[in-house]
Amino acid sequence: MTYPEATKIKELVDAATKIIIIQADNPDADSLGSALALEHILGDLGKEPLLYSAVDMPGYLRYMSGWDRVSKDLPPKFDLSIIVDASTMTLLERIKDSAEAGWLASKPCIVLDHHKVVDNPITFASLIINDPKRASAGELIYVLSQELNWPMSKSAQEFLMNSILGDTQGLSNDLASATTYRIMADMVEAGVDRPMLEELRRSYSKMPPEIYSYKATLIQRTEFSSNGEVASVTVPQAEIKRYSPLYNPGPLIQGDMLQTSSVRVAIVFKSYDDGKITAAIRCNSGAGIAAELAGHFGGGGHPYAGGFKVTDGRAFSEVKSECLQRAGELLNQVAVGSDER
Ligand SMILES: [Mn+2]
Repeated sequence: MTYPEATKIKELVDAATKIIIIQADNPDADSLGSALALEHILGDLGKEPLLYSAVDMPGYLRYMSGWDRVSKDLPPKFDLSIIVDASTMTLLERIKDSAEAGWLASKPCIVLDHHKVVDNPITFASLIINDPKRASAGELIYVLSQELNWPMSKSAQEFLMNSILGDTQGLSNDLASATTYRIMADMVEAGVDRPMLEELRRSYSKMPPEIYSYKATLIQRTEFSSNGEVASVTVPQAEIKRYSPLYNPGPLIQGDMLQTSSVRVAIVFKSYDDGKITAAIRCNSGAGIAAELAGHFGGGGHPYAGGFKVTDGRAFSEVKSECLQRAGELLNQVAVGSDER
């Protein structure tokens, strides 16, 4: 058995009726795909699954039908919670402050994740599977469901494929293992139409003309440091307010940053009026410093994609220059041949 925890998971799920599936405060294709797949699987098992995330599902994820069933309110009562694609309280801040937080902690809680570095773990979890060998939380759920003989409808498998494609950037980064390809092959054999999923995803990633112009602004404002190896841009509050509801500035520009010769790391900072600072970090192959760089500021992620949030009142300029400097140092370590993973 790959996961000895599976027996306990089966017991917890068997004993529950209302099951809340929780995504952290940074939903992505993996977390939403995992949540929707679990919704189908648990529904087919005769359970009453409910979906929760404290933040709105970003527009680019709305190609997954059922995204609008994700509620921003925790139901007052449930028997079991399953947290997908996160195992740190840092990403569940809004829950922590909610009235239902006590209820959550008093009921069994299963965590299904694949992030290696965990600061601030979820202390009330009854059971945690955190397997960094998995390309995505969706891959973990696929393996777990097979082990438990849970029903995996074609819809469930479509969502799990979206999960895998999201975190592996279309099977292009090294999160995709041989097992990932085998699972993808099994899904295709089960009838999942990958080209159709890609088409759907692309149609939702299209940008409005206003964003097309804004992209030019961000490109012009991009700064290069560490001999051109680090590209960064800052999005101030006014632009967050104006453009973020239309399109997330990170995905808007980071792909192009990483397609610039000499660039190995792309960072998009957001600076809020209340002093909050966030950073989204993406890296090119062979420069996987994202998790470590984010970790320096109390954040986390994968080698090629990470992020952090600073709310301790430090000045933006200070955080930014420390981040750029640290990025340069970490890249030097990668350059001298150390294994960044
Ligand atoms: Mn993930």
